[in-house]
Amino acid sequence: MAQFQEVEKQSIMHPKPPGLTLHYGTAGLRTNAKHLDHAMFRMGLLATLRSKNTKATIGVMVTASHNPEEDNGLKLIDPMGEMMAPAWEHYATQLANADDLLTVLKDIIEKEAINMSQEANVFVGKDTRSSSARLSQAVLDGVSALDGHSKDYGLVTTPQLHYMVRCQNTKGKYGEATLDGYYSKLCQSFDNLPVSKLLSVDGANGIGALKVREMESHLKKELQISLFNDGSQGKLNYQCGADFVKVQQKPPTGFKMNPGERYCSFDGDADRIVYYYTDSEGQFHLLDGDKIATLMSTFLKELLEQAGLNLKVAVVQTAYANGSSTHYLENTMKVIVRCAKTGVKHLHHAAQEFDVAVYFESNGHGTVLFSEAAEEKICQLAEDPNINDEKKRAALLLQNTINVINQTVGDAISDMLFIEAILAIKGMSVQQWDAVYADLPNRQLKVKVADRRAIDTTDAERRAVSPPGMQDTVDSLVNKYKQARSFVRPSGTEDIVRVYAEADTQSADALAHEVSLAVYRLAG
Ligand code: NG1
Ligand code: ZN
Repeated sequence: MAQFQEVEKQSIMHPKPPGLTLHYGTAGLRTNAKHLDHAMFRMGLLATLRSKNTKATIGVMVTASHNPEEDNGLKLIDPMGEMMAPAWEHYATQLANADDLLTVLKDIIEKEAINMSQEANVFVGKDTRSSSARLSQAVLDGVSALDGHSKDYGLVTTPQLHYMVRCQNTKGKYGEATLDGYYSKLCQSFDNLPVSKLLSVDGANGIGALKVREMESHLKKELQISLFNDGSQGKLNYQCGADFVKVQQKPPTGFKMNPGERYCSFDGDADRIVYYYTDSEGQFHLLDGDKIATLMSTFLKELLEQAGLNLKVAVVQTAYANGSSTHYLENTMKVIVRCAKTGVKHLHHAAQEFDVAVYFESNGHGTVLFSEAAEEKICQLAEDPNINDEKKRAALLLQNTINVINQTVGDAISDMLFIEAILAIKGMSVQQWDAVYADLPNRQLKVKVADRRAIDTTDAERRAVSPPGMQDTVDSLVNKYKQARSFVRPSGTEDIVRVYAEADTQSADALAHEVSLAVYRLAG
């Protein structure tokens, strides 16, 4: 077939380095940009097959998110704007590593019974890394080698590309598949909500900074954003950005913090956000994904009650959620709490079961999902002329909230607008938000072992089933501390085992250390 000849011809221009093995993991493909050209070309092929298979537009985002500037990677986006179905991740790994590309390609076509004469459409976007232009061209080459149509959106945030894909496949029902459409959807609804002023944003020297600037011109209302780490000087993600702030538990470099003021940091592709401030004693306070989920779910639950709508609000977290947040949500807010495995695709999937579900990883990646039925009920109520003023106000706020939120994936820009609106509507300062509950002191450590897969887990990664004796040891160590919890799991993105511990005091550090030693002894 002519298509396969073309693939063969083009693939010579994108040779696979010998001996290199890549893995399509929790966050797609990711490694040093030097090694990725062949994988990008091949993922262009795979996206084209996926498009033929689903008869819909597929997205390919070239980014390595919060990784260093030297790295790059790719995330594949399925028709409704969600991450690619796990069943296809296996094909991605196989194709990226194939020595005989055509055989693997034909194998996938056969297994999935793909009609090769079906039209294919692929949307491509990229972040600001210096390698992204060349690598996204390799993706476009892969799409054209299989006769697919592509649209290159150029520089966009990851969530913007997710949005484009969903708009395209829902024929405009979700919005218009352009950057103007994205800003209009978010900003028009945001303009209908009250807003507090002056927020400082750390753009991680990446795409989020460019896009915040672009968004500002679409806002009628003035949200005074003071943007730092905007990419004009500093290096991407270097000592700045959401991951740096969360992991180091300290402010980014590149500016001076004024006590009491509100700050937030995006990550390198603007799908994560964390907030923070320093108090009058100079103490740093982090408001991470757990605090954000609490703020959003409380706000939505209150509005639904005011609107008289009987819709259940759930929060989906991972095992890394601070125990205080889970306790507060379950016992004080009385919302349903679910724990999913690490990785946004797991949280997104679990959230789809509820009327209204807020999902967040502690690191600041998350969003809110509304079921179709819930959206319909809210919109009907907002248009009902026979309801009292309190209900009307609540229904209208909910309706505007739905449009400010990017439901396809965690989106730093959209989350930021929603959080700013909540704080303004509730007349809440960042300190009051922080005081809703106090985080339990906690510590995360990494342990290097020969084979991290020696550790296997169950119960949403909260308990180890192997190696033998691992869980019993963790349990007996945890019992020595008050309000303590600890678990171990192999990372899906690094060759290490992660250890998490929390306790009533910073003795959580000692617990994490003891558990790390046990991991080393039993699995090392
Ligand atoms: P791993 O390496 O599997 O722990 C990390 C993050 C995840 C997720 C992915 C993808 C933690 C503890 N883990 O996964 O939450 O964001 O990277 O970026 O933060
Ligand atoms: Zn990211």
